[in-house]
Amino acid sequence: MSGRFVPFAAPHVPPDEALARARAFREQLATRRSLRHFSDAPVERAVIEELVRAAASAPSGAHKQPWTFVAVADPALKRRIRAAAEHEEKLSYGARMSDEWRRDLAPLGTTWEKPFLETAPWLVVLFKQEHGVAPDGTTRKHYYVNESVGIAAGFLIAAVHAAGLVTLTHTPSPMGFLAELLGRPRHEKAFLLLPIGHPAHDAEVPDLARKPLDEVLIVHEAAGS
Ligand code: IYR
Repeated sequence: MSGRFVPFAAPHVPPDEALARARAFREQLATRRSLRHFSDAPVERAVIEELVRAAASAPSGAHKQPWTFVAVADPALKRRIRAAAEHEEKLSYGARMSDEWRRDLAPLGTTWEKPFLETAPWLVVLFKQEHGVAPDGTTRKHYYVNESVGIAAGFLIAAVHAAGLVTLTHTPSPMGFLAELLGRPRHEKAFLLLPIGHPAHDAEVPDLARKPLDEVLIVHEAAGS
């Protein structure tokens, strides 16, 4: 049985504008940075809702949309999340990480301390649904869950940037405490935690370079073209 089809509403971009549009978008994305220093300036709930709508427009395996976004602005809950994250991170930085891992993180200046989990006005926790649940309670298969949720996370990060806000792709490890604190069911696993807000007025970011195109792109064009 085939699904219902509707005409594709093609975007109104003349083909000869593709390069200019691609460059403009790339230049806008190039100014995005992961931030660890947030201001406590508020962000309206309506903004967060638009950002999550953008993220949830991502493609997914068999269109199962295997994600749940939990947006937290409640200071008491943010405090509990920070305490649990710092508990895990203290163990990680203290003993769980390898020497190589610690050396790799040194240029980023990260530590077990995560004040941004309380300072940022919103924490959005992205959960992956390992399977679906039908109305009668039986399970439904989900496909390519990590790929799907990873793409949704990318959309979310790009949407945050387009809104003039900042975020951090944060992975307190292990993340099991998030499902517990946020009351998520067993088939949902925390995938990423993204604080969202405005940067602190004195925010700094590490001086990092992105790999040049010739290090990340290999092209096979038709011979002779
Ligand atoms: N989850 C820890 C450690 C960490 C790991 C990687 I890989 C990073 O790119 C950054 C941090 C933390 O959030 O500090």
